[in-house]
Amino acid sequence: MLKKILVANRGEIAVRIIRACRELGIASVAIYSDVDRAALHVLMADEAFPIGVAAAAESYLNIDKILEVARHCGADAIHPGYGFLSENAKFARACADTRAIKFIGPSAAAMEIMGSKTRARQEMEKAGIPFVPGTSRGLESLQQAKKVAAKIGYPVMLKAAAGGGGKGMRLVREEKELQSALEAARSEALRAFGDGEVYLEKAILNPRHIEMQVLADEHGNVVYLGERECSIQRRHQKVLEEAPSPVVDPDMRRRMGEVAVRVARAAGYSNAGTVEFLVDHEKNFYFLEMNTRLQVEHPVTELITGLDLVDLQIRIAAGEKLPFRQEDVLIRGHAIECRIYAEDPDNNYFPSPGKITMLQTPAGPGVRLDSGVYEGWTVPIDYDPLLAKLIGYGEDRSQAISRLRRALEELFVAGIKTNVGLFRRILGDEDFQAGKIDTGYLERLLASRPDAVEPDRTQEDTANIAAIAAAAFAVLDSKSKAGDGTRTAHAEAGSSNWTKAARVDGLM
Ligand code: MV4
Repeated sequence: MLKKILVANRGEIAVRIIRACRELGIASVAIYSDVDRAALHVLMADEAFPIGVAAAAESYLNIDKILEVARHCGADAIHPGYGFLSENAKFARACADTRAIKFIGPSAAAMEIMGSKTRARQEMEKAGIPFVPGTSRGLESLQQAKKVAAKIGYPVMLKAAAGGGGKGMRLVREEKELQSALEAARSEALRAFGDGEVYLEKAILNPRHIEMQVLADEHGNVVYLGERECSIQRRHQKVLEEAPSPVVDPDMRRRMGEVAVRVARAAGYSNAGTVEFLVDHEKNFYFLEMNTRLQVEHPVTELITGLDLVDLQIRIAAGEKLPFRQEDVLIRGHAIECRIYAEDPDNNYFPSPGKITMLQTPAGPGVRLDSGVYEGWTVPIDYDPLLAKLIGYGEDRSQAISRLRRALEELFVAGIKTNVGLFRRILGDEDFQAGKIDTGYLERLLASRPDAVEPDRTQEDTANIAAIAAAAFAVLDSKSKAGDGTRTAHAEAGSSNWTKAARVDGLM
């Protein structure tokens, strides 16, 4: 088994990986930038090393520095989490080249295949995988683009080969738009990725985005673990994910799962991966791309399968065989994840970092919170503002929704703005409750009643409970310690809290 894992990430995912290490009896090593020296992942790891200034290019993306720390502390593996270096084939290769440090993820070769959308489409074409109709090579001229577009039929989508996440993507509704769209897509791709290769696909209007989790060991065993419905997103940022998808029945799940396994095999894939599909209104599904990392939304799959994906990633990297077969994978219940961001809903959901002055976290039946923050922590502006993921689980979708709505009422964050109100709105929405969602859902919801905000009374109640609890604690604390009623640091949190708390003085 591995002995010491360096976690090349920060925030909630670093904490998640450290937890898995602890359960496996593996030592964990955190790395941190200047602004993260008191971050939760640093406090939780067995060891922690500074790696540079806040700018990610100098710290969490600094391959040489990270490998130097790994060698220095004697780590025998690196877990990259998601984002940062997680899909960087050069990093995976640099780890492999050390012969002493195992990259917890697929081979560099598999990452390279999926890193180029045209290369991936060529490989999938060879393997007979159903993908969105279009070209599998870069476009050479406007002339050629016109010919292909006419053949597949408008509307078409221009995409960057090096892309992903919507960059360099252009919807083209008719031939006369093609020239300017091609030029725009090319220059955007060149600027964003240093590679202007662009290809064409048939456009699928208002598709669902459904992805299939796969797991492959290094002995040729590959299984699928069910799908996640990820259609609720905004500007290519996922906001809420659930498993299973409300539109996927057992037969469709098996067909999608078997395609996903073939995709993984065709790429020589090992470890955890996700095969993304676009699903049209007739429930036809098409391979879109494969993400060669553990994903943010992995907990919903963990909850409906009862598996620990990070534990399995580590075991696979250590050379173990998958401990179960496809027929052993059973899906039970329903899970929904809310990505809690430090964002300002009144300023177009712009990042809103700062100090968390008060934090009340939910718990209870069917509630999981994967958090990277604590009360008193200052969220830096330098990275993705994801604070935590709140996941609700139930026997069915309706129970998962009820529990999540209850948990959102228990959650109280003060000091910074968050997108929590958005989840109250989504979870209370009729269409969401009916499972009527596609990739256009959230924009439509936000446009429908732009200033209609869910009543915040529950949040106000939670604030009162938080203030009362803090006040009660402060009083009890001062009585036991000082005996003279001297107010402690807790009591100084805010005099308005004391005003609110005055009515429960009878309790003490
Ligand atoms: C598409 C599409 C429609 N037709 N491709 C957006 C991100 C990139 N990874 C793929 N994307 C899309 N590709 C064809 N041929 C619509 C999207 C799309 C989308 C996909 C997944 C999740 C959200 C999305 C939001 C808008 C557009």
